[in-house]
Amino acid sequence: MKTNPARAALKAGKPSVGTWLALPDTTLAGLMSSTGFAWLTVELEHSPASMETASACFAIIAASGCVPLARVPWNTVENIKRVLDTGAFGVVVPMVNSRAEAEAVVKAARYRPIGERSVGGQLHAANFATDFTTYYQKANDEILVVLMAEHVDAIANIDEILSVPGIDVVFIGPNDLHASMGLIPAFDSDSPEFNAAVKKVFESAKAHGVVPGIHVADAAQAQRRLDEGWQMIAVASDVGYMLDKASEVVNTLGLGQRGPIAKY
Ligand code: 3PY
Ligand code: MG
Repeated sequence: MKTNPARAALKAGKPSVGTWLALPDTTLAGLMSSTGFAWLTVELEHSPASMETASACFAIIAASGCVPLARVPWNTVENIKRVLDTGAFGVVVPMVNSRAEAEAVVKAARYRPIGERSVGGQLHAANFATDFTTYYQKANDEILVVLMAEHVDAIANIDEILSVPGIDVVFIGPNDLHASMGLIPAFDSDSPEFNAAVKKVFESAKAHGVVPGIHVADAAQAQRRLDEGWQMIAVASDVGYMLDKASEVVNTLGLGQRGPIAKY
């Protein structure tokens, strides 16, 4: 059976840098798999991706030797079950704001005795190049479980959340976190409240043996977070790279701009 090198690196205290696939497209998934990022998160929360396309992307990413992750639209048993059973090597769950919500994630994402993940399907085992029984026996050691801390309620409850057994990573969503503070969404800012929250999550993660992660806008921010000790770093997204480059060309040639270009 294949292993999950991103989870192995993170559990060994090493960094692992990846990006987001916000555009649901199998050709793009194949191309991005060849860029050298350790993992790619297929976006199902804020994108029009269907389960069929996401599942095809997981297979392409896994076959390339990269690690397919999925961000589910919301913290539900159905969402977590379907992305794992169709071949993702890990799940990123948005807006986990309480201990009960963290327990629900682990229950859905881990097989017994840690959780109560439902048993079925073939694509998960196929992406790990193994049979169903072996996958069933080893999945709890390979599936990466990532909870997102991206709301002031999560920051308030962070110690209770991160003391739930079975969580691998706490991953900050800076845009939602800013928004929950009544601030303009951004990957980073000088806001004392935002920076205090980021520090609190980092310290809580370290205290509970959970890997600290965060989404950043570019390589410079990624390097700064790596230097601070953050391990799971997502740098921008496919759509961010495309729009950034297109707007740079348009601006350089003085072709005019239609408005602010989304960073993410
Ligand atoms: C956010 O910044 O809110 C995110 O969800 C990033 O992944
Ligand atoms: Mg978010």
